[in-house]
Amino acid sequence: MASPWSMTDFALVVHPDIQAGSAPRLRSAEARLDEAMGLAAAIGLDVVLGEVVAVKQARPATLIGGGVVERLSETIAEHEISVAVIDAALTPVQQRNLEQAWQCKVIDRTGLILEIFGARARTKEGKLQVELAALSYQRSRLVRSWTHLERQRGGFGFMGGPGESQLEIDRRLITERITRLKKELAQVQRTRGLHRGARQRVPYPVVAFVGYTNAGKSTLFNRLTDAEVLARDQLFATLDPTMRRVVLPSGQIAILSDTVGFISDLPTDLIAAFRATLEEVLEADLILHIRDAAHEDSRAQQADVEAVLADLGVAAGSGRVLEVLNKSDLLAPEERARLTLREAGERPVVLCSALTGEGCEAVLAMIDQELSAKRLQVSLALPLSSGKALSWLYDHAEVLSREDEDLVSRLELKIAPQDLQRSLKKFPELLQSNTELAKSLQAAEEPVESHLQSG
Ligand SMILES: Nc1nc2c(ncn2[C@@H]2O[C@H](COP(=O)(O)OP(=O)(O)O)[C@@H](O)[C@H]2O)c(=O)[nH]1
Ligand SMILES: [Mg+2]
Repeated sequence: MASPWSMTDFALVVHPDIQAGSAPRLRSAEARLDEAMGLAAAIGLDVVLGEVVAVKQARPATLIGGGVVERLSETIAEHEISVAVIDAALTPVQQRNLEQAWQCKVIDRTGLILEIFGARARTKEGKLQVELAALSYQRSRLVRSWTHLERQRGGFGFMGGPGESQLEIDRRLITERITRLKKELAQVQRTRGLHRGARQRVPYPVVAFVGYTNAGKSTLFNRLTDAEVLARDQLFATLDPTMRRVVLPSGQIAILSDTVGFISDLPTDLIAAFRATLEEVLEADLILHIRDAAHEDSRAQQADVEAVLADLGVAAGSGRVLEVLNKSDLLAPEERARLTLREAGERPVVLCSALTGEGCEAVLAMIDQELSAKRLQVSLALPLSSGKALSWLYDHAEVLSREDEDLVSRLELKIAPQDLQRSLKKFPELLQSNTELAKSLQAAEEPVESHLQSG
């Protein structure tokens, strides 16, 4: 089925800059408009116009002023715009009135973000959380019932077009569905630990991209994996399009994963859904934090991302997070020098431009180096009878050499420490034939385990 939007949907993005009674804003209206335009593009809309609209006093009927509504009405007709994105929370009444005035679909900020999360959630929990948030949002709106539409359209189908408001939502059904979803979610959360590791079937380390919307994650992702798109083999053709294989300078292979972006001032109803979509990051071997170095809020964004990662259990200084300062092409020379100096003192960091390609080799080299540093080189003996353990090791480690004797195979491996631990737990026969190795690993592990228990 086609995606919910196509590039034939021309879109207008409006950021209402609401002045009355609002707290001082950290981010400029222009920066927020940019972000909203990036989000609209991310769901496949062809954004032809974006505008900041000053709103002195929010109007109950349309949020923005009547004069502006009229002026935009002409613009919308002139440019054949079929979707208008209002970067604010609209009441159902405001949404419907604007749709009537403009004769096009109107989507508000929450609807827009839900579309993105809906398209991007990968884990079971992520999907449930997004569905839950979508239903709660839906319950308050007189638009056509999502249940018939969301899967067909690949999104959640929040936008009843003009004239569709006669399709009433059966609130009772939605409420029941919400109750069921909550139960299912609790169940998934209880058994989550058991299902972790399912993705480990991908026999390569995974590098997850995180960062704010518009930082350049997708552009960098495309540039780094460019050559690979054409050469993509069957296995990867079936994977999520946001996961792609890359060959690092040393020849080792990794999977890059472009995750859902951070969004400024995320509506509170959506925080749980957003975090659940980030769950997969926890399973990544390495996290690449892509920053827009030229953004006026670059430091505030960095702090936000680090706080959320910390909440998820990934500390910025843990060695799992690497930083990429993107958009170097927009920096003046003295700015670059200052940035690299200041930021380099804190943690590994590379300056690059996904647009010009400058520094992108260095990004790959940094990933390469970090992944290699994490892996151990070990010799393992295993009984020839243990075919399962052998094939598991082939899937999870790089086999440097292998010698088969009468009863045992001797393997020289490069393997991530956590995979070595796992293999020894999973296959007791490995423990028995490698007692020395097991002992040294246990010794190394103990302080960590006792720390975990006491913490
Ligand atoms: N000048 C400049 N623009 C960039 C760079 N990387 C990305 N962009 C632009 O920034 C915008 C957002 O990029 P995108 O990759 O979609 O960001 P994402 O939301 O993090 O995936 C797009 O208009 C890109 O063309 C860069 O290195 N330099
Ligand atoms: Mg992106």
